[in-house]
Amino acid sequence: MDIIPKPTLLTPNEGRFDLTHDTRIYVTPASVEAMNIGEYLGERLRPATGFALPATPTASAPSFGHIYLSLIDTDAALGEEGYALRVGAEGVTLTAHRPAGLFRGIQTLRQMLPPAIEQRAEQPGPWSLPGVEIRDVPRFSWRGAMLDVSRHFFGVEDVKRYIDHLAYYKVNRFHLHLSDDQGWRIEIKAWPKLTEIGGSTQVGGGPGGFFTQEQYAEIVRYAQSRYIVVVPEIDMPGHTMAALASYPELSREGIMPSLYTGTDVGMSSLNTRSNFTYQFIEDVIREIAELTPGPFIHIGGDEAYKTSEADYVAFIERVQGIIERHGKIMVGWEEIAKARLLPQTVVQFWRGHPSSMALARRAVEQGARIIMSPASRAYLDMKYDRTTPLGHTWAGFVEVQTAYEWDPVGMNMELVEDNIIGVEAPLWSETARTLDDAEYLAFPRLAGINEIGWSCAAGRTWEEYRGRLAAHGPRFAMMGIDFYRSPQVIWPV
Ligand code: TNX
Repeated sequence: MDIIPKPTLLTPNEGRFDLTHDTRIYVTPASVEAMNIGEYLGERLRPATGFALPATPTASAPSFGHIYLSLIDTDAALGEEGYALRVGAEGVTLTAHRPAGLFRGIQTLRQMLPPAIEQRAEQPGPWSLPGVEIRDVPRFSWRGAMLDVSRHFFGVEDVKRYIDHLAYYKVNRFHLHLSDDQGWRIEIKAWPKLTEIGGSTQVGGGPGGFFTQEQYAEIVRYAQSRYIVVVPEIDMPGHTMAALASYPELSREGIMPSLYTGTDVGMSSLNTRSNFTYQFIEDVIREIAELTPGPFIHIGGDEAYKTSEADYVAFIERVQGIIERHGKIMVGWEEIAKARLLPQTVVQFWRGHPSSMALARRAVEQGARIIMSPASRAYLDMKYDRTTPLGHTWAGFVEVQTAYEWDPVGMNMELVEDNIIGVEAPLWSETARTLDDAEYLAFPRLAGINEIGWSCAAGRTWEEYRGRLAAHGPRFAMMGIDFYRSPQVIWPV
């Protein structure tokens, strides 16, 4: 069974279960939330099978021949996202302690069906599930993916499609990089020029775009329905040219900022010594916090080359206070560890330099936890090899094996498992103009990075993984994903 991420425990069973015209999806309890998950499973399976697969509330286990989703009488050891799955001739039983666990288990079920299940038009079948007993609990609580909608803008429909891809691999954090030098992408009512001016272009000079607050809320709800927490990022004090061009008063005196459509980094900074700047940040954080039910707000903090170290540290500490006052947890790129951090703060490791490792240690000493996104492994915008038409090379080529064969603990950093909250795969969009480009960079690497976040380190090997990954080639194809056919993997024809 070619499930990605690899389940914690999997024992093949005798027999198999066939979906038929008569199969129902029984759900207990009959809560709105549990029924929605049953309905979601039905939606995934109906187009290709042509079966009705009604989600049906029930008080007890159904008789022979159905799918049974149960949130009742399950063990707490499954936690927030774990699930247990049993498939046999008598039917399918998926149990979880919490709704998110049922949702994750459904992704496993989908991956056990033939790839054609992902077609949107009716297929001949048959729709057999192999007999199995699975018990599956994630290793890390943060399994993230980041999409940069600033360098090139991606609209709501594109973002939803990306979220659906993430859900399939059990991702639970969607980090949206909403502002950078080349574009401000989220409406802020108190500062309308941010999107009017700052949202009006992108890398290469295209039309840019932005999310209205309603659209952002729609993305958040969509992600929520997939048990994915949106982590919005407003990058500061650097990476702010679009904001500065919209409100030049945010800049330091004597600088007249203008819109930027190139791809250099590190040339902009908010005026970190002016109260006007903190009023601006206060308003932005307030509006975003109100729109964001998740606990995290990412403030970037990377590559602030135009800010002195002393100013930078004072700035990060002050912003951290603003975030805390709005009831949120601050997340920032590794540079923020230069500042005094609150213990709940989360630090995202990215460059992989010796100095990054020192910063990670400094963060941990302050009680903070680390998201591992080492660029040379986890950056989806690095080229696969020298022939890749898109992407960067500054962190090296990242072939599929390179993206898979590492562990978040033991990158030579003296960090232990508890210091690490999880992993994340960022996709910067300087070279990705369309979602198709983004998908080519993300697939198949994204699948492997999420296996690192979900599955036990023990027993994970590239040789075994690449066999499972090969079986996902036809799945990508059925989903219309134009993926990179790495020569390291023997793809079925
Ligand atoms: C560095 S990664 C950046 C981004 C770029 C990326 C390109 C990080 C925190 N900063 O601004 O888009 O490199 O790979």
